[in-house]
Amino acid sequence: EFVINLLKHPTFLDDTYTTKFIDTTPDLFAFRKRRDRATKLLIYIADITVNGHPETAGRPLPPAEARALVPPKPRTDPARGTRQLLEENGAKAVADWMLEQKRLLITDTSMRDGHQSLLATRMRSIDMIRVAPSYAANLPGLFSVECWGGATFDVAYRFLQECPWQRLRDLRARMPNLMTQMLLRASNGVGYTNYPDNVVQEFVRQAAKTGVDVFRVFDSLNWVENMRVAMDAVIESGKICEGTICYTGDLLDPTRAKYDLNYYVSMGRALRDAGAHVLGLKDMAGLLKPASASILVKALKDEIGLPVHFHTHDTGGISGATILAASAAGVDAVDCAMDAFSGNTSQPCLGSVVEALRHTDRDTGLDIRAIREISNYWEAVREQYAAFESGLQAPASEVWLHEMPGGQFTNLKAQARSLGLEDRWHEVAQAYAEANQMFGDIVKVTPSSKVVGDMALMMVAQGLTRAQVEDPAVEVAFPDSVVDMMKGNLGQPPGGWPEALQRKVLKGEPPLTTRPGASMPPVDLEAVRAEVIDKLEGKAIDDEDLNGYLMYPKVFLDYMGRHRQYGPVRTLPTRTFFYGMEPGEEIEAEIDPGKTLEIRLQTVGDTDDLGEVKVFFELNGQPRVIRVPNRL
Ligand code: BTN
Ligand code: 3PY
Ligand code: ZN
Repeated sequence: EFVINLLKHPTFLDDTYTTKFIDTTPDLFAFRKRRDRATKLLIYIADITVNGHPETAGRPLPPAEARALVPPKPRTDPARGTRQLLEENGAKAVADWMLEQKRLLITDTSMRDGHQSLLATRMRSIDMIRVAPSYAANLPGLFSVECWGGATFDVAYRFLQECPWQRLRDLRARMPNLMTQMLLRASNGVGYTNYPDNVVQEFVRQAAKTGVDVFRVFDSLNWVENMRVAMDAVIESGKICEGTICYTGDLLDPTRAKYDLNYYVSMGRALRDAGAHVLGLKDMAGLLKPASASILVKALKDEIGLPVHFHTHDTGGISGATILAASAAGVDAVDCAMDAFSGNTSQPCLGSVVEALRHTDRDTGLDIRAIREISNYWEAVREQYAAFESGLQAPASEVWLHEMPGGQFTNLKAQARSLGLEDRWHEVAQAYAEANQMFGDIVKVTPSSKVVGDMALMMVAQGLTRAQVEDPAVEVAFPDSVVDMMKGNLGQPPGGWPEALQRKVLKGEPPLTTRPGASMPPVDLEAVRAEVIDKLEGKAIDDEDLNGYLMYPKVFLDYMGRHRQYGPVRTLPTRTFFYGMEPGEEIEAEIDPGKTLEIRLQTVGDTDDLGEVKVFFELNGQPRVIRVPNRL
């Protein structure tokens, strides 16, 4: 085993090996801890089988009879798609091409916003990667596949124990003709707070390199000033910069004049002038109504000159009508989720939009049979994630009261549940609306939406009214996120923060009014890399890992620690990952291309005097016994 450790050691492979190497590299001698990947996986399976997975305990189970997760057969070799256009002619050419299309272009969001909004972002890479070749071969006419960014980045590391970069690389390779798309929170990267400029730049550079083609860049307060660093980095990378307006309020309501037509058109112009190739219109809560969509889309099309890409959510149940209104008003592209991942807090139903426009001048040209087949696959996938379903049964017009983003709705509900406030949900919704007004009626989207949510939960939990929160005489311990936002650390909303509330929250401390990134010193990337290598006891890390650490230091290190212990759990079937195995069950795990483990669980023994359980496996036909503690 010593020899094997040595031969595989990165320093040895690098050819920088000297005799000193053996003296200075203690990990060569950590024999007992060095297990092969198959053993690590068996330990994981044994542990989950005996103790359960912390995330699925007490939650609804998938159906006992698992449906086969067979993706539709790729019908032909992938035809040329938007990806070739981008690679051969560049981002501007893609934008020009969009303007020339009569058909309505469609982005499929199932692999990002679809499961972020319906299943708390818990979809695992293996379920996406399996169907990716079917997308490439059977739906080459899609505009793009949104499959990265937003909350998927940290959830992958934090809860799914997998590397988000590897997901991107694998999807990229399997959809060579389709543009991949990500959601980027501008200076907040894929995190919840502003990062130094060079961290944002480095992240964009790496995402472009690993495989993102379209970057939808938005700011959680619609502050264009705070979007430039990210937008410039995207433009620099040669990829498509979709500079994005977040929609809030009600265009037709004269009492909410802050977000009127002029506001959106001005922002659209500013994004165009900042270099956007495409103008994104992001209705993260699903507030845009059909009549307003007709007016807004027409104005943006007439005044800006860029292709417009519209994104909405079906929380209120009428987003299909809004899509059709936007289509009639000339919108160039829209986001939909594949049928089985659509509706409610997710995007409108892709197949239904395709059907609705068939034989009209905006016919999408997409193959409805291919859509149905892929949706049938997604339906079977969704069953595996029963533990993460929200239980939302019906559309809710209440969305126009609280204005919560679709991606936050189920999350906040879960937070409310954990605080014992679930049966007071409608009070939370009301408090959310009041917190929004208190902050000056702001755009609510990650991370500003989280701040409003934190405030709302606190108001309900402590029985505080808006008047009390605003009253200088009433002592209030504001949530940290509120203090941070009032300090100016997320940036500035249109018209600035309400001064009286800001004074109360900051207790006299002066707020920042400039761009947070402008006063953050650049991070010394190589110094950070050295620090991470040190924390990982000498393990080399690549640029993707470094970018993971820069976004989420603790989450990344925890992931690496578990990876060392449990190995490539991303290769396990989803049911196994969340529930372990049944006696007699057999699974496969492809741990390298072409290298597949056959794992059979024979029996689970009793708990011994030491509180340990023996789990009997066959690994590629050979008996293996794993002992794990019984922690139940
Ligand atoms: C997570 O931390 O949420 C998922 C990673 C897996 C944690 C492992 S699963 C086996 C063992 N049992 C636990 O409760 N935690 C670890
Ligand atoms: C995210 O930032 O994750 C979102 O989905 C915002 O809508
Ligand atoms: Zn969304």
